[in-house]
Amino acid sequence: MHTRTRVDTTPDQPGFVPLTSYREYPAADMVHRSREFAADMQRRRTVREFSDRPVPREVIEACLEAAGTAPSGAHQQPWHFVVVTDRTIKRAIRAAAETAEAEFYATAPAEWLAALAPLGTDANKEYLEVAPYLIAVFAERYGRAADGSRIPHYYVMESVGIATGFLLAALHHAGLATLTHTPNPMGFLNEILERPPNERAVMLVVAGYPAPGVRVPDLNRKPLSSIATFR
Ligand code: IYR
Repeated sequence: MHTRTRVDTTPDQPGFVPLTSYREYPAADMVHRSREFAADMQRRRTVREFSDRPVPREVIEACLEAAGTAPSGAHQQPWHFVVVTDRTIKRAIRAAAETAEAEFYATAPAEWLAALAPLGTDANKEYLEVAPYLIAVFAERYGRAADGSRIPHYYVMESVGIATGFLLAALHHAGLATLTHTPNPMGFLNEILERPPNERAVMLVVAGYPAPGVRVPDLNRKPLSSIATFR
């Protein structure tokens, strides 16, 4: 059944405005656009070696603006992104991440290490100093009112996850390679990046050009038939 709601002539609910940004496309265009987008996303690959070639800051700014359009619980936008280009800060992040990772690789369950083996990861995180941008993603677990009291935030991890997904898609769309790095534990990011205790570091997104000649694991993605069910 197709339903079409009559354009409403009742008085506007306060705080609501007409949806003017929405664009409808003819069905054939939708098919084309969705296929093109999927094909472009299929070209996205995580890389673990980056070039140090500079990337215009404006690209990163635009990608962060795209990330900031993510839907969020109660529209609280509970995210903060710290963009690191400073060499000294990168070096400090690398040192702390490698310390954490050395411990991880020395003590992680064999099963976990076996699952990672095809990716060729290890405790050496040279890319944290080489790539032009490290973007630390922080989740605002709660907010602060003007009087200092806590404002509860809702669906924080879901919201930040969506925003980070938008960021990765935007960076890829712009022509940059990315790597999602989750040092474990990553509390050191609060200290190095001087973020307040209501924020939890959830991820480091490394962005830049891939190193020339970089190789990536020969992975397959699950086909549609195994990731989706239509009923
Ligand atoms: N955080 C470690 C280990 C690691 C874990 C998973 I799960 C990965 O998909 C990749 C790496 C590291 O960054 O090396």
